Amino acid sequence: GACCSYRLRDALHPLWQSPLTIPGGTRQSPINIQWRDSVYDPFLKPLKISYDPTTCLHIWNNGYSFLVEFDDSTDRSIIVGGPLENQYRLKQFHFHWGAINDWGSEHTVDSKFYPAELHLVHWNAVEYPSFEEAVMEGNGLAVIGVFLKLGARHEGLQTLVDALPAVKHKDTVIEFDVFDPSCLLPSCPDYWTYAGSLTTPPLTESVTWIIKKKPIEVDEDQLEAFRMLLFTSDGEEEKRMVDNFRPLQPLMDRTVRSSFQ
Ligand code: 1SD
Ligand code: ZN
Repeated sequence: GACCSYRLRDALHPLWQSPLTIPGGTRQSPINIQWRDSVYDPFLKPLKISYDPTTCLHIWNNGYSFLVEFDDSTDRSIIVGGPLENQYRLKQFHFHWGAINDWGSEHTVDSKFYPAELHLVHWNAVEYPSFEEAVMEGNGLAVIGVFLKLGARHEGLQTLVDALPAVKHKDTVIEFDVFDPSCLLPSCPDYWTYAGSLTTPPLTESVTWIIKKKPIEVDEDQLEAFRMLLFTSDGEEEKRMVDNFRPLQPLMDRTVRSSFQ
């Protein structure tokens, strides 16, 4: 069925030369968030986001998604609060999406897929000297996940969409100087949080996931612009960049906490 074809696609993708699962992994991502099994935690603080638009550097098609990367040499773009004990620095954001609107997100809510999911990747620069070292540590990373659903055109996202044709091929990079990704976050403060992993190799179990409850709305044209990107380099046989998400992983011995009742 469909599930198996995604696994096959993952297994064949160059980024997936290491195993699809981590032997002995106990906190892998993504997961299905079962709303009624999540536990309200009154001690969870609101998440505070403070991004400096001038720390934005460029957009890079890395052959699996497009990454909007930030200058993370100082504390100018950070998040604090929520489930986090430290402040975490923004390194990059990227998306995962489907070939059609029926799937595409990595996480699901009550087994429902959204057509796409935004990940804002942050690292713990208080305890670790570099992103690469933070990736190896249990509390090294914090990723904010935001679901995208079909609806009205998203004006903030459109700036990004307009730049995508310039990074159509794998390994292309363009300058993208000023962008405040907080425009991509829903205004509702509610989130779920759980301990998980990266969803691409090295799949390390270093991520505190913060999944926003409310999706943002984007329109069909904006999703189609994502689907025009390519997994392949200039000159290779063109393969559309679609279905760049990892299959769901077992919850194991974990609790998903919610910031809301
Ligand atoms: O898919 C991204 C991958 O592109 C890379 O950014 C990695 C961190 O270096 O993070 C994963 S994910 O776990 O945020 N999906
Ligand atoms: Zn991701």
